[in-house]
Amino acid sequence: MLPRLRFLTAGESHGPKLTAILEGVPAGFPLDVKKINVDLARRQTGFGRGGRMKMERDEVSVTSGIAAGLTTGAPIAMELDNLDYKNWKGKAIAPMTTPRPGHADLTGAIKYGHADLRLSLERASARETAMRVCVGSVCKQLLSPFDIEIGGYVTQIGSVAISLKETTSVSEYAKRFKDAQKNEFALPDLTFNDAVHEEIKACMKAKDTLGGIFEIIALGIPPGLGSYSHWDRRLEAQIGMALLSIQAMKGVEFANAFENATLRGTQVHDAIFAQENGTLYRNTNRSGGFEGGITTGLPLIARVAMKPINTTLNPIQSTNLATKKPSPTTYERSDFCAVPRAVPIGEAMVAFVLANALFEKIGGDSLKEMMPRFKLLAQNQISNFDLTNEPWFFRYEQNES
Ligand code: EPS
Repeated sequence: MLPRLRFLTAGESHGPKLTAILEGVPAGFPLDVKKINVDLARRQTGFGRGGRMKMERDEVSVTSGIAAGLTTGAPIAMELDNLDYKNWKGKAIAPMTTPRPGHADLTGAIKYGHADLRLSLERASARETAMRVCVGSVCKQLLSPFDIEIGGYVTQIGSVAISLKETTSVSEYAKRFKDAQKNEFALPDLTFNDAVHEEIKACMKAKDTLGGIFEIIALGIPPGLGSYSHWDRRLEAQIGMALLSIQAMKGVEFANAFENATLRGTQVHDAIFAQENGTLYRNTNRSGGFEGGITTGLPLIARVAMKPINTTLNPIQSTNLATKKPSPTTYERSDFCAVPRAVPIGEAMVAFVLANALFEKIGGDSLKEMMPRFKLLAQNQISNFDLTNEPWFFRYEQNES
């Protein structure tokens, strides 16, 4: 069975164009192309970027699936030009024979038998994430009529950790998203601006690269999306896969997952309270918005660890596969720290998975059809439950005694 939404990307880092098709989009949703370009620009700006980023000015061209600013229900096709292509087209290029540890150079050559390592690099490159941002930006706009908002910010660059207080407050998260968009490190708290700046500057001086951690948060998600019924219906697992599919991402945790592993159950689980009017609530969100692979209605909190980029000015020891001799890696150019630029990519992947989950849940082919169904979704209200509060006999067959 097909998922409700699906997308494909195509294109290489130094080819003429990048392409994406998003399919399964319902009709009648407002789609503003300018908003896609805003997210694309967020992926391109920031301190610690390399020469390539200064060259590209990503502007999407939407070539199908909208009419007069509304989705039509047809697949949405999008394209971006690689401005760097003209610098490569028809040029003789030096063979690439020394794989960079950490990149797909060696594993790609083993898998595909390429005669030049560059062929793996071209598709493995994070240049492709520009198309994911386009797709995710559309998905954010599909979630927006349901008041679901997705944002993110950096919580660690190298050894500089940004300490944030634990919260379940939607307005606190919304403030962090806004603040992060106002600085070039995507920080939710500017107190750490200088420390992060120094950390990246020192790394550039040392001719090295830096990784870090960022948080992706989704606000306003209704409870009840996803399922525990089967492994691949667990929404937490789908989000984890989507985030780990981004180039250079090596770890994902939901809220305090790794810290929770060091604590006792009574310290970890989010106690359930009821207001007088029957609304259920929690004071903590250490589960990151999921119980049993199903959304709780609390903010989704995913933390993603990004490894340092593997193209380093200071070489790393490797082996030249043509000469079979030891060889240091060679350097053309690269980013020094891409963690702030990874935030809109993480948002994009989460937006895609959530839009798919929501649309699977409510069904429908147009916003008009979907909105009333969305409003009928069960909420965290005691009055929603049909608990009979009567004993019953545990049995599988109706007639079993
Ligand atoms: C990348 C290497 C660099 C990055 C590129 C990803 O490109 P180049 O080899 O042309 O210098 O700048 O990222 C982008 C171009 C982008 O748009 O994100 C790699 O090897 O993954």
